[in-house]
Amino acid sequence: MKLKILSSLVLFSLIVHAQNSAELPLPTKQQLAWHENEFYLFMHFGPNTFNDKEWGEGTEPEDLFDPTNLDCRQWCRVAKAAGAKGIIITAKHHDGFCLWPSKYSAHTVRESKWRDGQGDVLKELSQACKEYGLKFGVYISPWDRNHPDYGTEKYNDVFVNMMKEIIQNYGPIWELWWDGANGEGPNGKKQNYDWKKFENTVRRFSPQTIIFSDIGPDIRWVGNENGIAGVPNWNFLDTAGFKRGEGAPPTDSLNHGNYYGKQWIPAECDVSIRPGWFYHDAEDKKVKTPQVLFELYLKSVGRGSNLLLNVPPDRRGLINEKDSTALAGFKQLRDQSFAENLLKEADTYYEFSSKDFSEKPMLIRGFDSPSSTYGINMQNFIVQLKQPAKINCIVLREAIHLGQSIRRFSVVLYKDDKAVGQILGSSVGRKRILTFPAASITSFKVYLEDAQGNDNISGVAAYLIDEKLVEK
Ligand code: FUL
Repeated sequence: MKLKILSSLVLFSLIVHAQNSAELPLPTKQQLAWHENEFYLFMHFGPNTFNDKEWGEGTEPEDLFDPTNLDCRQWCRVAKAAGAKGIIITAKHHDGFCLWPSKYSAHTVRESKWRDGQGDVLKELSQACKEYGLKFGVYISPWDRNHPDYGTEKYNDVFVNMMKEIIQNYGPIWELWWDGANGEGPNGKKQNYDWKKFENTVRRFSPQTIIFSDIGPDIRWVGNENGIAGVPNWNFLDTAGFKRGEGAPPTDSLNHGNYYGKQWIPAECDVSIRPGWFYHDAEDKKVKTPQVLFELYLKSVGRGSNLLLNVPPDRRGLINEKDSTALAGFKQLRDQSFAENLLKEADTYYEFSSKDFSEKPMLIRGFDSPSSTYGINMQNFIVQLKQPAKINCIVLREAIHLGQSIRRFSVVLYKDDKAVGQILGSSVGRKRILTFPAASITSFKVYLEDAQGNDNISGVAAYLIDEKLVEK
């Protein structure tokens, strides 16, 4: 075994050339940036907020929409305090009501009595997001239970025009969310969506926008609405032969990705902080606790996915105190858990594999800095602590700009020369948070047992988190 001392710092990386990775799908610049925004808020808001529905009929009078005290800056303050990186709002849910005064609909905020028809939620939110440095995203349901053209070819143009309007009046749009639901419109007909045209429109007018749907093109649905990514979680998906909505890939493929998938289409985990997507005061007592939210964080972000957490504004047009309190608690748990990287003082060594890598210059990088340039290319590495420490959490990070190539790994924990624990793993991806029963250790060794091409760990950290938070 040939060991080389690389550094007394464990947050490390080596410049390498991608090897044998030509055949592996790679993320685009936009996808790579999307991965770094690991947690952001979803907001379901519209007529349903005011009549306790989840799916409006499309026949609701516009006057129903009447928030008494709408303040999008308050939403942004709550998002910021929670450490969320952006907000995605339901510009139009299935009921067809538009939260902006669209020229292409007669069922909008303009037709409501709210602010005498002068209100515009998208305008207010997009401006507030800019002010607070948050990403602004939009959910726009293709299914429309109100629009008179729905179910005819004309509606495809209506939908295209609405997207153009949103992009041009409220952009930049960071993420655009296409829901897969496709039910009947007011004339009893279903729409034959022109997805190609929809996609071309966004690409042409807003090439930076990340498009979400069951099958991408940029990011995929995770296959459940519980906020849980699969183990393993591959950032690859094969979409040939599949459609959005009915005809989507099997749940299992969405949840895990396709091991041999040809396209980089990572999963996004959507889940609501309450049982419903829209606000219902009867659910005030059912807001998820900080501990449950932390568990979801481990099962989404900790599995290399992103967490899209729905926090619906209430009838005042404010984020309810119950939700903001839970979010603040969630932030506190993340801050406390990951405050002290116990490897700060550790030495790292690597083990040459039979393929002889020549030594590369080393760069020290913070664990949470974007893994955009460097990785280390080696089979196994050892982390030697300066003094014994109790840990129950190890975080690994893969240099995904070079692809996702780690398919299987294990971590062996040592107290002096004795192995005291082993953790088996599969995918790493953007971030893999492993939690396990606490152990006192002096070192650990990471074996990258199966890697297709590069095996690029770009960061490693260890923590002692509250025992209650260890994944069950
Ligand atoms: C689903 C919709 O039908 C729900 O109402 C909600 O918007 C959820 C995020 O997506 O498909």
